[in-house]
Formats: sequence, structure tokens, C-alpha cells
Amino acid sequence: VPQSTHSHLYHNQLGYRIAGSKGVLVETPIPRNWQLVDASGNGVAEGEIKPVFWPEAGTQVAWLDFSTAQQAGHYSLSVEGLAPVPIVIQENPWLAVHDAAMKSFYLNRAGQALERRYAGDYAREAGHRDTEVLVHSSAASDSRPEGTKISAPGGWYDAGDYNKYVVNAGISTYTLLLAHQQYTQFYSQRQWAIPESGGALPDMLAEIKYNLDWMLAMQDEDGGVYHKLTSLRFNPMEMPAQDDDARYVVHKNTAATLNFAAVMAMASREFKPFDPTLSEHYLNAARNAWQWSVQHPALPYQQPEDVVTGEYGDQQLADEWFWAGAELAISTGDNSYIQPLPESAAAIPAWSDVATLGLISLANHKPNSEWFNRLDAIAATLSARENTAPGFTLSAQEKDFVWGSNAVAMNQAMVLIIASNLSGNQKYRDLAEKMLHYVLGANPTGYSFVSGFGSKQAKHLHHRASEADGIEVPVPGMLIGGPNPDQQDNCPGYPSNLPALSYLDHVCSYSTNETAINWTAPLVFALATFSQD
Ligand code: G3I
Ligand code: 9MR
Repeated sequence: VPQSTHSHLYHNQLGYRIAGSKGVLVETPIPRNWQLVDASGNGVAEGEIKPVFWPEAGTQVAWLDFSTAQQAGHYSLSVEGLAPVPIVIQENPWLAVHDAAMKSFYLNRAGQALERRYAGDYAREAGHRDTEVLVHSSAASDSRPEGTKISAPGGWYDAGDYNKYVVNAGISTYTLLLAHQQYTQFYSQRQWAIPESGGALPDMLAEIKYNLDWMLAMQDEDGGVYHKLTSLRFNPMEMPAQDDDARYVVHKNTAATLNFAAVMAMASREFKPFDPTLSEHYLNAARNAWQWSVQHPALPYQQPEDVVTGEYGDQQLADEWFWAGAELAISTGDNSYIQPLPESAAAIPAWSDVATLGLISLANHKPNSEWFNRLDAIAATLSARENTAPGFTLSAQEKDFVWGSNAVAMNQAMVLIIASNLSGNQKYRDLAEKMLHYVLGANPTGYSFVSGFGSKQAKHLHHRASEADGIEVPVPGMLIGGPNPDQQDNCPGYPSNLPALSYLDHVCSYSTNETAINWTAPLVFALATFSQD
């Protein structure tokens, strides 16, 4: 790999917390001195950075840490030989982006008109009411033969497309429920102007309920859960109300059904103090889904030939079994639900890798247990990267740069934060904060990867409403997929094939410039962590 001789400084474009871990990424082929200067010209911190080669970015980088600066204010960071960069240190710099990230779930609601008083410029007509959805041949049952119409309204659009997928909705909803569980007090007071604001539920739970209501409707009478609610193919870049393609529910399977069981069981716990009847309803739905899964223990999703939308296919079901069993055991008190821990329980959570979610719930439920030790081991492995690559560590491994790499970073942050919330380990927390700096601009593309936020923003998301609404700034608050060297979209114009640089701000680029609910959800979690304390 040819080494770059480039020099550049990449900072968190939304500012830094007074008490937080603070740093910028510096690209530089040589060691350099640096100084942080306050508004009156006084130096408040200084040092020298020594770069190391970062193969995924093909360049020499260093992480410049200025955490010792702990006074709110406007600063200038100068690195010898480079243009100085303005740095803001303030109380709670990410509260607005947190609220916007949560608001983006509202702005991606299916089946509902977005009113101007809540959505501002992003107000739009309702589309995809989904009150007359066709049962696809792959989902036919005795009670609901092919062509039967069911009603499954609401829920969030998955991503840049307008389909609704149970598996991906599952991890997203769990992640938001987990944020609520960890930061209940914080959410009891936070509102971001949605139609339910001021009602019986905190906005967080009201938003989550909008998706849970849809998920409930995806359960067949026998307890099995449809994989997705979808058109047969991806529709063009149009507004929701313009799409009149027929929509179908497709193939019931074990992955979707266990995923549903896990989320409903978790939801029954979070909603219990607010609505015991609803809580019981969620738990019963979870039990029925479990029963169906016991009868169909190994039925993976099969994409029907006439359906070409997102697959979310997964052959490995041991992690779904473990996760659902863990959530049901916690919610019912019956430990016989607990299943063998799969090997993938060491993996960072992803839509296809959910064992660690079960581990997180069990560790939260029993902090001094083997569950916690296993979770802590994952966090320790992430943290150990810091020792092997002293210059720059997070997401630095090639395997992390997949479709949705920014969400890999945010899910890593989530694991570190949970382990830190349980153990008090400050090192984990600092690393998680560093990962937030990364997605908010301290990365070698120089982009802030949250739509609508930052001094260098992506403008051309692969997000249908953002592309079709005629508004220059995309729907705000969403986490963008990010660098992915596989470039599955085959778009022309990528600046590089290197893992950390393979990102293209073009609507064509669905494999780097889309957004998805399972990516924004762990961003919300991380932002909540650093906004509530
Ligand atoms: O995990 C493997 C890794 O081991 C391997 O080295 C690497 C090399 O190619 O691939 C990795 O798997 C990739 C996987 O994402 C990682 O999560 C697959 O190649 C890649 O095809 C897969 O992409 C998924 C994509 O759909 C295509 O199926 C994304 O995870 C998933 O987020 C994305 O989801 C789409 C929905 O289908 C439709 N709606 C939009 C949504 C977001 O783009
Ligand atoms: O627009 C689709 C996007 O939302 C999906 O994430 C992506 C991967 O499944 O697929 C996109 O649709 C593309 C399709 O897969 C291939 N033809 C071009 C489509 C985008 O314009």
C-alpha cells in the first residue's frame, strides 16, 4: 500500500464534553508538536504526536488526546505545520443530536402523515398505510391462505427503502429499549415533539410503541412471525405517498419469530410500570412466538423467487435461540428458557448476530454473574486493541469495515458502555466516546456521519424521502452506513478502495451512503450515555 504524505486533522464537528475524553485524529507522516490555545491566546495543553501506520486507511495517523482541557470555551488546536482547527468544549454538546437521532425514527414512520408542527420542513403525506397487505404464497397458512388480506400498519421504514423487516426492526427496537432501561430517568424528562408528547408515556417509549404495534401485527394466529412486509421489488426514489405498489407479508421463519419473542419479552419489562396490561400482552405474544419456534426450531428465512427486496437472511439460529431464551427467562423468572451460549456470543451485536444482546440483558439482570464476565471479556478485547495499535485503535480492523461499518463502531461502543455501566471501568467509556468522535467527524473521510449535523455533511443519502422531498438537507439525525470497501453498489467515483476511505456521498451508493434504523439505534444509545450524565 503506498503511504500517503498527506497531513490533516479530523475533529468531532459537534464539540466536546467538559469532563469527556477528547481527541482528534491526525494524519501526518512525521511526529509533530501540538498546542491547544484558549480564546485569550493562552496555551492550555500541549504535546507531541507520533504517528503509526494505519493500513485500513493507508496512512500514518495519531490520536491527539487533549482530555486534560476541562473548561468550557472556544479553543484553537494547532498542530505544527497544519492549519489550526476550532474546538468547542461545552456542557452537553450532543443533546440536540441525540434528540434529532430519536426524532428520525418519527420522521421515518410508515403509515402516518408527518404534520408540520412536529416534522417542520420534513412534513409529508402518509404513505404505506398497510391496512390491506397480501399474504404471499410463501406465508400462506390454513387460516390465512395466499391472497388473504391482513392489516399491519405503522412501524418504521427500515432504511432508505420503504419496507419493514422484523429481524432488523427487532435489534433496533431492543437497542432503544435498552437505552430506556439504562437511562430511565433521563428519558422520563426528554421530549422531542412527536404527536404523543405529553401523554402517559415518555416520548422514548411512545416512539418505540409505534414500532411494537406494527410488530405485533406481524404475528400470525399460530404464533409464527412473518419475516417482512414488503413490495416485491425496491420502488424508485419517490415520496411514501407516491408508492402504490402492492405490499405482502412473506415467509414465517424461526429467526424472525425468535427475534420477535426477544423484543416482546424485553418490552414487557420496560412498559410494565407504565401500562401493566400492555406489558402482559407483549409477554403473551413472546410466549406464543416461543411456542411456535419450539415446533419449528430450524426454519431459516427463504427469499421467494419473486421477491427481491432486502433479505436479512441468516442460517445460524443458535444466537436467536439464546437471545429469545434469555429475554423470556428474565421476564418470566423461568430459567428453563435459557439456551446454550453459542460461540457467536463473543460477537459485536448486529442484525444477524444477536447472542450478545442476550448476554447484555442477562448481565444487567445479574451483574455479579458469569454473564457479566463474558460481556466484560468482549469489552476487554476491544479495549486491548488500544495496546496493539497505539496510534489509532477504534474500528481499526479490516473486518469491521462492512456494509454499515459506522454501526459496527456504535455497537462496539454500546458493548463497552454496558460493561462500563456495570463495572465502572472508565477506560471502556473513554473508548466508546472516542468512537462517537469517529462518527461525528474524527475519521479519515472527514465527514460527520449523522445526517444534518456537522461542518462537513453528507448531502446525497440513499434515502428515498430525503432524495425525493426537494429539500437540500437530508432527513436529519440518521446514522449513515459509512466506509465499506466491498462497494456492492458498483457506483463510479469512490475516492479509494481502502477500508476506512471507501465511502461515497452519492445517492447511488446504497452500500456506503444509506441509513438504517439498526444503525441509528446504537448511535442513540451512545449519545444518550454521554448526554445524561
Ligand atoms: O460478515 C461478512 C464478513 O465476514 C465478510 O468478510 C464480508 C466480505 O464481503 O461480508 C460480511 O457480510 C456482509 C454483511 O452485510 C455484514 O453485515 C455482506 O457481504 C453484505 O452483503 C451484508 O449487507 C447487508 C445488506 O443489506 C445486503 O444484504 C447489510 O448487512 C444490511 O444492513 C443491508 O440491509 C439493507 C436491507 O437489505 C434493505 N434495506 C436497507 C438496508 C440497509 O442498507
Ligand atoms: O435501494 C435499495 C436499498 O435500499 C437497499 O439497501 C439495497 C440493497 O438491498 O438495494 C437498493 O436497491 C438497488 C437494488 O438492490 C439493485 N438495483 C439498484 C437499486 C438501487 O437503485
